[in-house]
Amino acid sequence: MIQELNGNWTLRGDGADGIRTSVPCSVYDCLYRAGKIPDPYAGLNGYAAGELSKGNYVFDCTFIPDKEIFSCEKKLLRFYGIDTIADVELNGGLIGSTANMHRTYEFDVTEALQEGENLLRVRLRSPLEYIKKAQEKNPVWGVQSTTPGFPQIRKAHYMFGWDWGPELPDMGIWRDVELVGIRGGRIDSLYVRQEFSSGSVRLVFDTRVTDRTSDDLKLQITVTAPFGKEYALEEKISGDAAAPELEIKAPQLWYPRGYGEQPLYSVKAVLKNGEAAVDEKDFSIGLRTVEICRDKDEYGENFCFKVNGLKIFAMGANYVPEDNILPRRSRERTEKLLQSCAAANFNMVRVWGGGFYPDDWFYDECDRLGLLVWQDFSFACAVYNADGEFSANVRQELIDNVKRIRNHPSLGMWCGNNEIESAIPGWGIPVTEEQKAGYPRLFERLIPTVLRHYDPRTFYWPSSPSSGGNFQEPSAENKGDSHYWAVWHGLRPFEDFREKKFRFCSEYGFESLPDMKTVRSFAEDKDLNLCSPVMEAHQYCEQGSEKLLYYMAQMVRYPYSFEGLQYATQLVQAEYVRLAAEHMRRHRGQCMGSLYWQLNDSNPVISWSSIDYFGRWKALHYYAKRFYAPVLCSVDDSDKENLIFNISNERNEVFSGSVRWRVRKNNTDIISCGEADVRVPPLTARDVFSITPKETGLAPDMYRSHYLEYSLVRDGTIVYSGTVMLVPMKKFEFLDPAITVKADALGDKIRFELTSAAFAKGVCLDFPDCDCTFGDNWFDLHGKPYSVLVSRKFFPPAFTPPQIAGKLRVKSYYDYLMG
Ligand code: BMA
Repeated sequence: MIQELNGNWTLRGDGADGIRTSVPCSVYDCLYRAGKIPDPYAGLNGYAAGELSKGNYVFDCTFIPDKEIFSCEKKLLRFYGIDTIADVELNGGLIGSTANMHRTYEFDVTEALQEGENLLRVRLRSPLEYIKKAQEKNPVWGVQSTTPGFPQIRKAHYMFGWDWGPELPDMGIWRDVELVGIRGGRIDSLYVRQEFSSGSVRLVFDTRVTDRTSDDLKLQITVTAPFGKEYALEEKISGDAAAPELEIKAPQLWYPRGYGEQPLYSVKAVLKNGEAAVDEKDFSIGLRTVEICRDKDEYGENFCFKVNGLKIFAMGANYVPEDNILPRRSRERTEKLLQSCAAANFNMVRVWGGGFYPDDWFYDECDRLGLLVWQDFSFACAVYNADGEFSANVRQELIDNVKRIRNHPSLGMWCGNNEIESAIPGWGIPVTEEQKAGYPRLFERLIPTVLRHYDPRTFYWPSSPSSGGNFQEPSAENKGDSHYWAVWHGLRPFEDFREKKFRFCSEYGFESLPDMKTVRSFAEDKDLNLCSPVMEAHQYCEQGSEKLLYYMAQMVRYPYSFEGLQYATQLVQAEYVRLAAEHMRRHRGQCMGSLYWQLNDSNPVISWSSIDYFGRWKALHYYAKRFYAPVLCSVDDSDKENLIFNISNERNEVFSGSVRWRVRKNNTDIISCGEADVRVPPLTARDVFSITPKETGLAPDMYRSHYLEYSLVRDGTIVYSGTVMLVPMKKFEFLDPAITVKADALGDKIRFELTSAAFAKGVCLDFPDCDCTFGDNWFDLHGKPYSVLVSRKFFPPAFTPPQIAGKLRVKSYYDYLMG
């Protein structure tokens, strides 16, 4: 029996006198909503807001327990998330303390609970003071751009600032609070093991029961298949565990998106005490096997996800927490974000270790969409004092989260941490012998031990990047996963990426400014300059603005307006990540994964994301939809005199069609063209043909005024198209494309038809007064008409298509950068 205690809370403390709130709640959120502090994300406000965490705060809740719960044998208070250092009191008596935001805490209140009104109090202590004291005793290293000593506390690291987020170590009750009544016993955990044999799967329901007082307990399990068929079992529980089994014949398998469907089987487990149901669990599973193939091969060692026996090329990005102020996160926002991943042809997301373990709704949506999850444990870019107390605290955190997440079909792997295995030996950081010895204790012994017990079936990888652990060449290119930062942090030229033959690149990326509407949420007119204090307060990467300018100058002309700069950074970001992703997809087999850094933002900011804080797609996200297309046609143009066409077929069927290419002048006139039939086996990348000056008629003195346009055609329909420029954009002689737009209604969509008078690069569509996601955006125009669809729901119903077209802003490289 459960009574939710999320309502009826009050905050007291420095500057907060009785602000009414409900869970999830936090100090910053309460103060902001009560009008006591300005928006911490706007202007320069972030700096002062961080100071609030030097104070202590109290959250109070009064409640009356349900009669039925009050009459139970045992009563617990359950907190799914307290952030972080707190004492919890009931009716004036201490019932427990907390020191880990990632844990679920349960406090026995059988004695302390009263009939009638109860006062529950959570006394939160300053995380900054806590860190300061711990740091004085035994300092630890943590990456720059954060509060020194952040690894001392089990609180999501990014809350102390990161190179894409502010230092706002908020405090609060960030997940549900419940009063639980127990009668007879309860289900502590249920792990569904799947054992495949030909044509069927045996499900083993490893169940543990706790707080047992009854000797008449039974477990009823019902599994409902996607097509409605029910499987049921009932088993008497004699000790504190049971492992009843069910067999499912002809199972419908769950696949990551792009490789098959995502059928989900629902599981309902009911614990009965005699005839009374005393506890239950409801969730969904998917039937699949996931392995990581690490076989040796001619290049070194594979690193490849294998689902139901299919080797898949992982395509996706790195996910960071969606907000710095936790009560602002929501199921709707997460679902929208993950749907944007699906729309851009992702099949994987990596939950990066510097945040927190996402909410259940995150994994539920990944299950539905077929997004595999690479799940880091919450450790990143830090060194820990892994003493007994710390390890015991972490151990419980691991158990709580592994138990919570392990049944999701989307869970693809567990990973120990972000970049610590490579940092300790490779970054020249201060680390004591004891701290160094703590690393394998934590990531190579404690975590595997917990997993052996709680989730032996999911693959564990000790760190990212890694080659398998034990500080053995964590950054090797020919085995394991890799992070590539020579472009961006290392100031190497973009093309360097093509020298690399990673087995799996789990991080690489480039920054850009967010959408102009997002910039406007924190900056005023006077701030619209990349190097103004307000813009720099939204650029957390050291020398980030310098790097943006440095790289921009290599690719595009100098933007004279702020909007031009904002446009240019997005175009450069998208073009670089495309270059890298296409290169890796061409090497499918040797390389088996591309996860760019980073998917999203925790605040409105200049960062590596492809979707900004408000969910607005940057150029990169529209590009990702193309470079992660199931069948990608790309051109290796490293040698301008031998342009090699490659098709990467990520479908589980043969691709047959043709590639049409045209060399055009800047005014779009065609000077040469060709078409070749292509046939590419399933799950394969292949160079299909190449063209030389003999076919193209191109000479180097034409590169500044001519370019290549190509399309992939199947059954007479263009399924992919691309452009190859033979000089950096800044050198190209663009003509005024004078783009014209027509609009008409097409079912529940508006169709825009765009035509240009000359080659238009990076055509960007925008509605200044409304937010909308286009079917396609940031594309190139080659004179012929091009159609883009937008859902009608974004516009006021009274607007006619021509009125909507009148509001559309269309800009391209020429408009912003040829002035
Ligand atoms: C990687 C990540 C993050 C960081 C990003 C950009 O190393 O793991 O720590 O935000 O680079 O610098």
